[in-house]
Amino acid sequence: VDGTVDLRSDTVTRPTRRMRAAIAEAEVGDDVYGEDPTVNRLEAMAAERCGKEAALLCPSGVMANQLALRTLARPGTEVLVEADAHLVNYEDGAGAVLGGVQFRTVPSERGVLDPEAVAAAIRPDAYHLTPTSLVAIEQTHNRRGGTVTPLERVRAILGEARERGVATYVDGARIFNASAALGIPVAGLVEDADGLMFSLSKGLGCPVGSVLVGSQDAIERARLWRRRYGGAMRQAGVLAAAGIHALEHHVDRLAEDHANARRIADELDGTGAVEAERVETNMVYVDTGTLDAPAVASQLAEDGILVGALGPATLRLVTHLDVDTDACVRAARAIGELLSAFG
Ligand code: TLP
Repeated sequence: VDGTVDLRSDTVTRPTRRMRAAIAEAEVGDDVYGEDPTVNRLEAMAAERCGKEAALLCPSGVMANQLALRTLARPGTEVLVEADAHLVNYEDGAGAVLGGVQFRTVPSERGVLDPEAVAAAIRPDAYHLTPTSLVAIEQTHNRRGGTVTPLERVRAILGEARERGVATYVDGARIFNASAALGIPVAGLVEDADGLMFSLSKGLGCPVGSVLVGSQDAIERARLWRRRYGGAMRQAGVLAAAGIHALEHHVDRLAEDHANARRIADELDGTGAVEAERVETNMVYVDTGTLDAPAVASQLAEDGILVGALGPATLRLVTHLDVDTDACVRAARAIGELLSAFG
């Protein structure tokens, strides 16, 4: 907006003029009565795109994930997730507090689970054992660099769960990025999943919202829990209109964000701070070596370049529709200069 390059997350985007126009013109009604035509249209579109029966607009990704835990897992059981999953790292213990589940974490290479490790970690419904009721994967994997789990691997992981009668879920906050990177429609990526969520408010550029998608029965139960959690909204068609606009106009352009992330990685190639092959979608993780990452981030902020400091030596840069290639190159060069001057 003011020359600032904000690469902290793809959640920081502001609605475009055309999206604002779609919001302004949205037909609305009271969604708690099921009478918001725009919400109904978005939910039908989302279900169809994901190849599932039904969908539910939620105020946030965390709520959609929590509704999935409530409806696909059972209190008093285990949910198996990758060790760096958003569900276990970034949801303030909500799975335990609200869902009544405990997590069993499985470490992985690059956020991509090994099916054999998943099979070994699933616990049967046996006396005294806390059984596994849900296996969840994160697509793309945020904390491991926006990495993608290839389709064959998705099938193998979720297959291990299904064989054992365990439900399956995809935290697909950025599944459209995975779909763009793999060239596979979202429906194909989630065929073996009982449910998924995707975010409207990340790469798709909406101000608010995530959509939970699954069977009619699971979505009906999630609708009840959404109200219990305080997430039933009234004239939410203003939000849904943005979502419809995004599904129609902001999906194909995700490839540009991926190209910009790659461009940042290329600019930083000589520094050794970026594992270029790890840059698969719209995220770049930068290793600041001996430099204090939060200090580097503060220094960059003085030049109007905002990045996330995710650890003592880790920066995260996320590309999105509010940053163009020039802005990305400018940010990458500034980081490169800091690293070579002080590293
Ligand atoms: N991720 C946010 C932060 O919470 C880290 C970000 O900036 O990346 N699943 C995944 C994989 C996510 O990355 C996020 C948000 C969520 C769920 C939660 O979505 P919201 O923020 O809409 O509740």
